[in-house]
Amino acid sequence: MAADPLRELDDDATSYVAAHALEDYLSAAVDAAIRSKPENPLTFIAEYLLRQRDSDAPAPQRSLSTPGRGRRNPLKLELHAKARSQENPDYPQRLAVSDEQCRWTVEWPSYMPPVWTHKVVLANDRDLPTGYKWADPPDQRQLRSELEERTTFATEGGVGECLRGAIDFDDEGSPLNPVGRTGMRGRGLLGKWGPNHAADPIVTRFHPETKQLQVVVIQRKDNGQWAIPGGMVDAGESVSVTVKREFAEETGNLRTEEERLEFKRLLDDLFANGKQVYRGYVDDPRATDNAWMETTAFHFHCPREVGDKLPLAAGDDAGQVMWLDVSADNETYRNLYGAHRALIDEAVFGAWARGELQATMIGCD
Ligand code: RP5
Repeated sequence: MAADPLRELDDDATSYVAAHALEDYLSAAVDAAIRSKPENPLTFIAEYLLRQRDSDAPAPQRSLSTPGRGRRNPLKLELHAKARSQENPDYPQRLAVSDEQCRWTVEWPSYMPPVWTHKVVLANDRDLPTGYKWADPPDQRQLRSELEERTTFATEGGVGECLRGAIDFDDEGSPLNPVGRTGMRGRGLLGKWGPNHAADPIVTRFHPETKQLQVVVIQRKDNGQWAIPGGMVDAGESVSVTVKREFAEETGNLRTEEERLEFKRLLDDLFANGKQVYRGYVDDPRATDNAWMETTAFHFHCPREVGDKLPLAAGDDAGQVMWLDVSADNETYRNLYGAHRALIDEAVFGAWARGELQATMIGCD
């Protein structure tokens, strides 16, 4: 059987990465940047790597305690910022919560934020005879045992655990946001008390001419922000089904049967080989003290023949769809919705360090 040249390149790249501990160095550099939050993270990372190169210290070691990428998950450790912001245009004023006041472990006896749940959530209560039934009923006390059985991924390494044991509940029986205060109680625009589970497809390619790495983003209809075309996991649905369904709904609103068939064919191939890059809590402007977003993000990198051809047309919750340059110099990229920039950075750093992107970049020529 003839050898697959890309496969050989891939193996070659992987052993090169391993021989030079590149993933370890890159992971350590990204972790350091996340801890220090410099204004220009890429300059910080470049300088960190140069210092490592010039020092005699051994290569940084990844923690073995964490499944997945083998290091503590940076997204989970950060304080949320969007969850304390007024970014969602529908939200009433939150109580201001500073970084220092955010963690529940910090005493704040007079903390009394507004309680607010959007009427669209109340109208879709699963116990009502009308509506779409995607929301919990309003009385959280009656749901206590059910809530305790639900799964949260806001844990070390994104390992699923029951809320009982993993999440605190307040005196009224409401689950407490695992990161900390948000300046608002109730559920806001989120249907579920506690974790609301989503799935995010990070679809990348190298632009055929500029060779710039790009990612598929949609413009959300609810707030006009650009975002990964992800969405909520439907009841009984697996995340791998959600991730493909959401991508198809939001980017595959094509007009002709021929285009739709081509889109489906390319998507079936592309989504057969994704890599889970993150599972856990994500910072979202809809979060409250008692309801928050958790996601499972997958990375799908297009080989050239797919990246060039994938027809895209916005649909469902998306106003527009486009390929966006993955670049800190790009304002839209810097300002992506929720935690989406961090998710894409995580996916791209990992794929690059494993040598998975290089082969398709060479394939651009
Ligand atoms: C974000 O909300 C997740 O990362 C996911 O992309 C999104 C799901 O919410 P909808 O797009 O369904 O509103 O936090």
